[in-house]
Amino acid sequence: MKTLLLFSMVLFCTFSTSASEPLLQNTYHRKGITLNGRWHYIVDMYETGYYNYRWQPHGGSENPGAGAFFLNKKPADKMELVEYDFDASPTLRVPGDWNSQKENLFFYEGTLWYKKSFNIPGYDSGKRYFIHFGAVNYRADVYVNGKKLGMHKGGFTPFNFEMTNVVQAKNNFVIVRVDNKRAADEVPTLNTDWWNYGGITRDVTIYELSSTYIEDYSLQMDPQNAEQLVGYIRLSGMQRAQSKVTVSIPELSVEKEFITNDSGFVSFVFSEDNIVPWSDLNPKLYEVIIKTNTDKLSDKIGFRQITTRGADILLNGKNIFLKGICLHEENAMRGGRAYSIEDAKMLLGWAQELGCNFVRLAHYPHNEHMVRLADEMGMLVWEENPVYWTIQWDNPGTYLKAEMQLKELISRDKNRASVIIWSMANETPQSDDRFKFLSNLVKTARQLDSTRLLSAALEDHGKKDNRNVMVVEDKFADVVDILSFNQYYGWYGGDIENIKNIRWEIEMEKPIIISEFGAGAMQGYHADSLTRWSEEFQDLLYRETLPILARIPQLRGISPWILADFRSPRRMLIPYQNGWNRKGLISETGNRKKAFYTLKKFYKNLDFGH
Ligand code: GCB
Repeated sequence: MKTLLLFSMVLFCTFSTSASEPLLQNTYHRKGITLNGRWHYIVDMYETGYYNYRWQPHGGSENPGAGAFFLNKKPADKMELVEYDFDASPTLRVPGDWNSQKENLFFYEGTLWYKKSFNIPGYDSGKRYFIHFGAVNYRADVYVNGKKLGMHKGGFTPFNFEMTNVVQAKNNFVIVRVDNKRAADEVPTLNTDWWNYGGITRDVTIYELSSTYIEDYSLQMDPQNAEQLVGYIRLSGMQRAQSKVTVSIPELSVEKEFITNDSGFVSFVFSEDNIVPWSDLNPKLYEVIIKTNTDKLSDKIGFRQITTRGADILLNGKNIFLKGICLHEENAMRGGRAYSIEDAKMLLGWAQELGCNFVRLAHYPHNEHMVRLADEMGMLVWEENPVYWTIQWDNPGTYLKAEMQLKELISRDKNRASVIIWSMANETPQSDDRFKFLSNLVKTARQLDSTRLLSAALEDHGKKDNRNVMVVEDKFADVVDILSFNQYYGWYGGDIENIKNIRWEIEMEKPIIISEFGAGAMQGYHADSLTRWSEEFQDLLYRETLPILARIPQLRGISPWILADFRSPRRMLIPYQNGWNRKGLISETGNRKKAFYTLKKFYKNLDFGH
């Protein structure tokens, strides 16, 4: 009963804090019309398509005037002046960042307009139509048939707009103004150690839904009772009140009926004692079908519990050690952002080859293919909000941007069994404002999802009176479930030959994850192991670091930095970096470095009674 009450409170909070356009759920299992493909684009460094020469929006929003690119205007006759033409402009592939597609856009940060025409086969005026973006980096202003649908900020989370009232069967066009300029008050902020890939970086899809549809749902194993499933369903539309919804799990012969309340919402708990729990060793997924009078969807959901007890992380009540690796959402071999299921297979396949059961998806939400594939593969996942380094902690607007991205991430992935940790931030400098900022994020995350663990990548440092003793002095560690920290002894400060003499002094009885360590190496560059940038140096750092980490009593996981080399504007040293952060265990050409095999062996031999 207590659980039920708690869960209903959680659900109420979810309901009351959601964004104005709730995220469509389970988009990869709904039938959609893809808008992927070639889109025309116009580079607009000076925002000419939006502002006139007095830097006023063209004609105001009521009467936008010919200069506004989102109108997709064509000259009415040979006299009329229209100074843009999407259809005569070149094209970019969507999904895909612009930087890796056109040489002259490689370093571009600014505004670029995209346009695509579309029809809606089988258009039905009784249905509702939505346009869904997997992600656009960073700001997207979306217009359909010349009407603004809305604006979204945040480069790594999905969003959608309803366009029922502006679309027709044929001859529609969508125009998106994308702006990836960095700004101090945004999330992430000005300074990151990764490439600021701009553009419509993930899938774009149109969904046709019935006038009352299943807007949101959650189904999870009760964190306190493995023989109980808890969940909720929320409908959107005129017929949402007092409506019958059916949840079935055919493999378990489950078929339950519920009636929504006047707001179209119902939460429930039911017993089921035959559930095979999802785990890394047996990633069991069940087909779950949710049906109403007007809508039906099916998802594949795994049920598991993830908790901590003292320093242990328990997966379905059993101790687990997280053999991890960090990764960026990048397909270095093709160049640019990763976005497809094929990219996900390559990246998670590499992690699996390394012997990992855990990936840290750094430093922002990766695309949904990654977590869905992780669900199937039995790869445990750490997902991260892009609160990185030096966010404006005292700016309430910045906080809302961070919170919104966290909410969108949780909304998208709450039904993914593989996701066990939400990470609030990475390497953030300590202050009272930062503590408040991050603690508020934690509150939000716990309200939205009480079934997962929370963490953040913190920092360690050497003790003043004994540099060989490392400590983590950060009161935010009290707030999270797992104490995670990045440590770079032997690369940034600290002598690689002294690694063997260092140790950590941490009293806290919480699980510890070393969320990063690593060293840069240019694949194919061989020298003695004390020569920086050589594969041997990186390998030595792994050989020295792994055994001393293993001595930390509360250590329950590591995720070294990083699976593959990735592009970073901060890494320009010639000939070693050349625009790449070289801490990858795999090069941008797909070749494994020596340390790859060292870590692989460490994981193979790791005996953690699992
Ligand atoms: C870190 C950051 C990561 C960087 C890495 C490095 O601590 O979390 O984003 O890329 O160090 O290579 O310096």
